[in-house]
Amino acid sequence: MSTADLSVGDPRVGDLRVGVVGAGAMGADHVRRISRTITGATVSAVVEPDAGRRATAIELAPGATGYVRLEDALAAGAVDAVLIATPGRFHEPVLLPALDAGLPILCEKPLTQDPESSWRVLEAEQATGKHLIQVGFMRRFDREYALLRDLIAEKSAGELLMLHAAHRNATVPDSYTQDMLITDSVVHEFDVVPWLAGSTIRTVEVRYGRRNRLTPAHLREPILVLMELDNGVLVDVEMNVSVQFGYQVATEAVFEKGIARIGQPSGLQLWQDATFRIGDHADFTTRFREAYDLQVQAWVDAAKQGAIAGPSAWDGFKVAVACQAGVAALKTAGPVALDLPPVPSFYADAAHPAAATV
Ligand code: ISE
Repeated sequence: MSTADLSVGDPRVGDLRVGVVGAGAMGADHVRRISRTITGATVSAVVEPDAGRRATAIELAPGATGYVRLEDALAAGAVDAVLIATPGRFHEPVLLPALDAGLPILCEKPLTQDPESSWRVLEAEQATGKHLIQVGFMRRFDREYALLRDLIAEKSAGELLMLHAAHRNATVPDSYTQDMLITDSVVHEFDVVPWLAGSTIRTVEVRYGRRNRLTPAHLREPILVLMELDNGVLVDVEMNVSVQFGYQVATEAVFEKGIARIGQPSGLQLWQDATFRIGDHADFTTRFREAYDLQVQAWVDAAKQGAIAGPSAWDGFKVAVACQAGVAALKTAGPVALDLPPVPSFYADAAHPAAATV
């Protein structure tokens, strides 16, 4: 189709008008990214009930209109696509009207907070007949994760045997609960591990060890999360949210005849006073900044073609099932099995999407 066949207002012509829903730290970061870093899109609407946050986000996107509810932005015909960055419990009430309007959606993780609501979202998407939802698991857009995935697939170091992952946050806010170790943090490994290994999670187990005295009083961590994949690969994740010193997400992959590591510190190197120092990250916004940029750019480019370019709603559903097992494993001794229904035919081709190669 040539651009001559497209009418003005068609999202494939000119900038995609994005409505960003939720203007907390992550939403504001995406407003800034769409306005200043990526191409082909503008923020036309900021949907946020808090007036202060709404105004601050609009300052980053001159020309955007503020709304309290997504439905009002939809009724005004103000958006071609929706980026959802609200807390997870508000995702379903935003996803459903956006799907009803037939708009492309980038939904920050998680898709929703439990398999039942994620299933309802899958049904609503299938009713549109289109793949409209991309879930914001940004690690798939990190260059080192993509290299590791290629290495695993090409088997030049032999078959993958194990993955050792470390997921370390400096601190977490008081609002962070014990379940969030799984639903807010390990949720990323639940998406990226099957994507890397080309297999499905069969069981999840949580082990508690010595508690960090610096962790908030209501938390018991660090924890060790053990996964067994359908292909026999074993995965351990050190989930640690009180390391104080900074932010680290690293993985070591063990192959039949080699070892690979990603996520090592790669910042400024400084030799001074008989000491060697290397910069590291304080939080995920800088550690994954490039991945976020690539993710949103890929989504915008794909949305203009009526497609998605990353994790699908089915991927989001599978992660919701894994999180349910993970939360159960926090309170259970031994492995908890995942109970995944068969993939609906609508998503069958997207079960292990090759999309999101960067
Ligand atoms: C946070 O919400 C994120 O998504 C980060 O990527 C993760 O590392 C952190 O643990 C979460 O709290």
